[in-house]
Amino acid sequence: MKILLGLGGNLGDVHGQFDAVKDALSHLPHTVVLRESTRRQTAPVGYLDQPDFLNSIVEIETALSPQAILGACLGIEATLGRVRTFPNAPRVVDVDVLLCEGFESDTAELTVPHPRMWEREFVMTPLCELFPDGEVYGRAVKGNEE
Ligand code: PH2
Ligand code: MG
Ligand code: MG
Repeated sequence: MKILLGLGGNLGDVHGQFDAVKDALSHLPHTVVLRESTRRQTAPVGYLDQPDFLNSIVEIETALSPQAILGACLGIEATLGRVRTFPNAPRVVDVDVLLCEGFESDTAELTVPHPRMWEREFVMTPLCELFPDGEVYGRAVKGNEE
């Protein structure tokens, strides 16, 4: 299954942290990192009084379940020193499960597609870069029409 992950961060050596996320993902069993979008500097959304973010999207191919990938992402965040304080707070790195090929979920643990991705420029710009035909895993890239 292909999975799209959103990477974001605005504390510390964010490029280095993104590299470390990709390295850790590539060491998961039955998992390959396929590609990453351009990394872009973006203005903070939600809580404004913080530094600009670096954002990108990473596409992986994995035989692990989306739940297992979510658990791995939370573990990678913790290993890289993420401390959770308040919503939308500054962070060393955030790794969000955005979309999974042929899979949807709406549970307390995992909501896929990511519920806020379609309105976030820092997600949609790299998504359009990776999927220039306007379709991702059978859905339209633009808009939230379902
Ligand atoms: N992530 C958030 C909240 N706000 N703003 C930017 N620019 N980039 C992010 O990754 C981001 C954000 C919550 O995860
Ligand atoms: Mg997150
Ligand atoms: Mg997030």
